[in-house]
Amino acid sequence: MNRRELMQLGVMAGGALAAKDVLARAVAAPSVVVAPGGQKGVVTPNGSTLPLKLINGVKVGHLVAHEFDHELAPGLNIKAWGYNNSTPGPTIEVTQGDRVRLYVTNRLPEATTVHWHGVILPNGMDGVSGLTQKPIEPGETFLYEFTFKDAGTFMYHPHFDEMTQMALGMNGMIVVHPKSPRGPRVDRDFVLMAHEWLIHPGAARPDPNAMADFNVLTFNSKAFPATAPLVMGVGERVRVRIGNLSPMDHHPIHLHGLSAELTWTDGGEVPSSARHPETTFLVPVGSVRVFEFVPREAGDWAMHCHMTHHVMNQMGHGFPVMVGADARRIDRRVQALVPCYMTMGQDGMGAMSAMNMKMPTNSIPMVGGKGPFASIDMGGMFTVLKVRAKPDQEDGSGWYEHPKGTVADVAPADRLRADGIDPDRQS
Ligand SMILES: [Cu+2]
Repeated sequence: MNRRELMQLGVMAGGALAAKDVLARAVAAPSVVVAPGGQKGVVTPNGSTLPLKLINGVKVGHLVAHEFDHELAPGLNIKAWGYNNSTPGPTIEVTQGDRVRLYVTNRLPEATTVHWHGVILPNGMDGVSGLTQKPIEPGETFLYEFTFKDAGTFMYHPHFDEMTQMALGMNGMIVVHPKSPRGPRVDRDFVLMAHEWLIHPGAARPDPNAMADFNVLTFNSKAFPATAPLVMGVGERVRVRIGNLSPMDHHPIHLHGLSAELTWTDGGEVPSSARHPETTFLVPVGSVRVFEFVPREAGDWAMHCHMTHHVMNQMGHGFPVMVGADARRIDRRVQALVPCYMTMGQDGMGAMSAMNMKMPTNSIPMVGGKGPFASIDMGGMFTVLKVRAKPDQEDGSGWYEHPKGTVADVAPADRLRADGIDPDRQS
């Protein structure tokens, strides 16, 4: 057994993020109308919107590509590459028909470009290094100028050394509000970028060579419990726009307590005749999926990738199968070397987040955020939709208060008897 395996066995899974007992707060400021037809501004949880200056009818913005320190979750800090100090970069929000001048300054150690993914624009503005433009060398500032002819949800990312630059966090979302919106107006509009990283325990630099062994999964470059919850009201119409610039994986994003409809992709609006109800939306790599719903039931509802390894944080990967194993002999032998050693996982991996175990520096446990009933056994690409009767009075930091008698709990003996259920007998 090498040192890495030892660490995986004994230390890896436990340790709910200690100082991290508070879920990240919702950043949602009350959004204001920004586009025709009463369309409200989008909210990028854990992120921001790019400031644009209006100069002679053109919206002018500036993206700076550079390296900076980024916290994926408390205890896990990386050297990220991104835009304007953030990964994903700030959301670019405009209205259909807007002309933009977007300056891109390169402060990376290598060349870059920006590709406006899904936007139909003059070919020379498409940002493909070598094919449609020269690479932006370190220190240079390029100008992209074009008109957003189509409404929709798009993305931006480099098209130079994509493997490295995207793996290190260079991505962002673009929202183009329609000039003449169809369909019901939405009350809340959220933007999320799905991403995945390989960060070796203790390392600060994401590994761009990963092909399959990603170990940190994020929404807007935050792993649960650092993902800010999405606060919304019962009966409100809510839109969620999810982009996926993960290097390799598609993400089936599942909604609890809701039925939703796909309304847009990065290719355009889905005709109403083609819409149908879903609870899980597959967001393939290099795609955007936009869905809308009206929550009926108040509560704290999970929204997460349904791939089980995508709701698991860094230290849960590369772990040997221990379920059902008798580890007493291993423990006695290893304890001669490591006195506090204890093998884990023989009874499954649940509740590991509740144990406070020592972790290697700059790493996060497999799962875990504090919940109102117990530690939440999920991590990674997981967030909470806080559906409230009075959403504007909530900052998202509190838990739903369940009406009496509406929480699953231990079955009372008299009820078991009355219903003829004997727990000791298989029926
Ligand atoms: Cu996933």
